[in-house]
Amino acid sequence: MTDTPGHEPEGHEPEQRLPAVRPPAEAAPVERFTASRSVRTVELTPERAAQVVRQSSNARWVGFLAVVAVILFVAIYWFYELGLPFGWSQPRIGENGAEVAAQQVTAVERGYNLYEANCARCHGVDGEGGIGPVLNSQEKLFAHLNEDYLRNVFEAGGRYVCGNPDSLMPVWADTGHPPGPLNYRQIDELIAFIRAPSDQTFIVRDEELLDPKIDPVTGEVETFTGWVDPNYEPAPGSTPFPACWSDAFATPSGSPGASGEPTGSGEPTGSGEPAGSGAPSGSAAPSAPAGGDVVDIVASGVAFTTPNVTAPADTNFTIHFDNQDASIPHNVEIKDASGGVAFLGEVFPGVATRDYQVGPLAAGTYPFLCTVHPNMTGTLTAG
Ligand code: HEC
Ligand SMILES: [Cu+2]
Repeated sequence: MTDTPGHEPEGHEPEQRLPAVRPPAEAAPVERFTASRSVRTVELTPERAAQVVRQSSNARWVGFLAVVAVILFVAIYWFYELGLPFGWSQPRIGENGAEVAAQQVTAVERGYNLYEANCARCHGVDGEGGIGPVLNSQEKLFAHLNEDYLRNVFEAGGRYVCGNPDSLMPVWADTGHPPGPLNYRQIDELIAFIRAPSDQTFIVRDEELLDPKIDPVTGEVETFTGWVDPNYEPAPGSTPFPACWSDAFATPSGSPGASGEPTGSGEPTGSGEPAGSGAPSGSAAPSAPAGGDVVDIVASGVAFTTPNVTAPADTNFTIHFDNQDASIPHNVEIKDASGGVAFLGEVFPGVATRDYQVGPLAAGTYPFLCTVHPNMTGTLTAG
């Protein structure tokens, strides 16, 4: 529509189409200024002029003060959060701030839930190991499982650990290739949980509501403690934990029964510690002339499916060990009555079999287990 006076369509009239024919009656000149002349002329009395000057100077002051207030607020808040310079006050946010400690607790508690949901099925509810290696050992936590290492493992998956491209451990970080299910915040929380100190107690919380979980039996709030013992120190002169966890099992260093080399090729003594293993295992040949009876032990699903086996007493025998778990390393370690190691078999990944030559055992029952997965157990009866 047009704003020319007199051109308003009267509702019912059909709208005019261009070119519109201007009715001659409306050609009269239009007075554009309708206010009276006196209003249109700008004339300031001296008083009014002075007032305008005063007012604009007031307005400048108001603006200036507002800016000063904002600057002061920013500066004061800055020091309130970060602390005064030169250590004049404790920062509210900072290395030793209470706020940070509270956030750390929250991260650990969320990390616990993430761990139980995603990791416990392979690494055990308390990190004691299972399909995946043990995580809660102080030896490992001391330096091996540091923050950078953990970050890399979650980013690259299990292949980062020992270079095994078929590792069962998937990529966890959503920045990995291929992307995993956890975002950077969840990765941080997992690391906070794995590195949490064992002298601190945390509360198990509901994943969504963050309410403390109540144990239905005792009626008490469920809690957990971290894994890292802050007072742990490796034994003086001990070798650091190997970069690849499975190397920790690679050399059964000088244990009494460590004659489990199936080949008997003489290599067991080649490791430069002849004194360690004593006479019986000095060479594989004499200790296993014929292998004797064969005892079958099978590992499947990270468990011994033959938990009760019998062997002849007081004579050499052979353990035919069948590891049916693809790319999961197992072995057989036989304990003696005093808890010492009576025999330690070589660790190897499945699917594969090994024949372990075991020296004579006195009649009795011997617990056996997998060194990698101490929760895999069985009993060997010699008699
Ligand atoms: C499907 C089983 C599986 C799941 C689930 C799993 N892992 Fe693993 N993890 C493994 C295996 C197997 C390895 C050993 C890597 C290799 O050498 O193949 C491993 C290795 C690791 C290592 C390195 C251990 C070392 O000694 O260097 C860390 C740390 C780890 N996992 C943490 C986690 C966390 C945290 C989660 C949960 C987010 C998780 N894993 C979930 C199987 C699993
Ligand atoms: Cu095992």
